[in-house]
Amino acid sequence: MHILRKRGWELPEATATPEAVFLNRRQLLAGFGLTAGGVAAGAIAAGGIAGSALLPGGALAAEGDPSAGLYPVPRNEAYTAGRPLTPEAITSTYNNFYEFGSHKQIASAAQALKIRPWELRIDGLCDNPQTIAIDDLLKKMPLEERLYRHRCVEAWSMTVPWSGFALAELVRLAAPSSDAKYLRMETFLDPDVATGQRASWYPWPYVEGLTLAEATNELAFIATGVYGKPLAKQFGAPLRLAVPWKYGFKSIKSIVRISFTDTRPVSFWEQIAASEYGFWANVNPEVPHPRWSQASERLLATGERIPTRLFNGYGEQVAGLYTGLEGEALYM
Ligand SMILES: Nc1nc2c(c(=O)[nH]1)N[C@H]1C(S)=C(S)[C@@H](COP(=O)(O)O)O[C@H]1N2
Ligand SMILES: [Mo]
Repeated sequence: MHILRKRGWELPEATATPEAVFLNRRQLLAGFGLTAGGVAAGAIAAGGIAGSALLPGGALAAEGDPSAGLYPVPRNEAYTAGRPLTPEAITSTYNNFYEFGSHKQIASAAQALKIRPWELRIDGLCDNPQTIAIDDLLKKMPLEERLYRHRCVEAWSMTVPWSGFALAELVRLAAPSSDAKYLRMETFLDPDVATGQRASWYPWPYVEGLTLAEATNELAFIATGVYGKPLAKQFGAPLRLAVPWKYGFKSIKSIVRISFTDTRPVSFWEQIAASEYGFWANVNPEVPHPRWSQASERLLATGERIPTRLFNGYGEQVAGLYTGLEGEALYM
């Protein structure tokens, strides 16, 4: 079969949630006299409310994820990716999530993850330490959609419409104290559910870290949804980091704890191989991985190889974070 493919810049970013869908849904909700929180948006977006169940309170329940009614969220047009979105069928079946196996086909194993109840613990050097249930957090945060490029250290890349909120909003909620310099983030630990965590040679739980300056950069994003729906489990539901100027392993999944600290956290991959995966892990085509080149990357959707860009093309937003740090291993 011959498929005619347009070049990336000729294609509209059409498969993400357009603003119009969001607005139409708002009007629809107003017509029903319902609020956004109580309605199954997925069902409405799919063309009607017939498929959703009426709860005792009269609200419509989404099948599965109780946060489904929050999506889709309005797109922030400041974050467009400049290349076509990768189809959901591809990104949701090719994942790195070592908790469920050290290969890419973990999607069905990841469905064992229980995402309710789910609590996020915020602690360490901050004025408002707290443990907050995911649905309470979602109500507090200004949700928006952003189209981000994602570059894995293994030299493949994708383009995804994340929904979620700026990590800076969560930092604000925590109110870090003046001695806080880093955020340390941690994934759940449950070897009963996550069979990969029974592999004792890995330093579970998965840990990642950012400087406070990186975490409050406008690009640092907490994804709670993707493709106009709550995050599917294999993407790292219900809370996952997206720091698109860094290699993908920095974007930690299924976060249960964020600690403010004055000590640089040692990440999961750094513990395993510090000579290959460092703390900074900023994308740079000119700094090869010890075992392969980082000069180009393979687009998951088409297999096309494209040149990799410094900071994955986000230098305008983030290059300033690294002035004065030239002595650090910024690109591994
Ligand atoms: N907890 C956890 N987070 C993780 C990983 C993981 O194995 N465990 N893999 C990382 C890597 S290497 C990448 S490339 C991305 C992959 O995200 P995706 O599966 O949504 O594409 O998740 C990152 N976050
Ligand atoms: Mo990755």
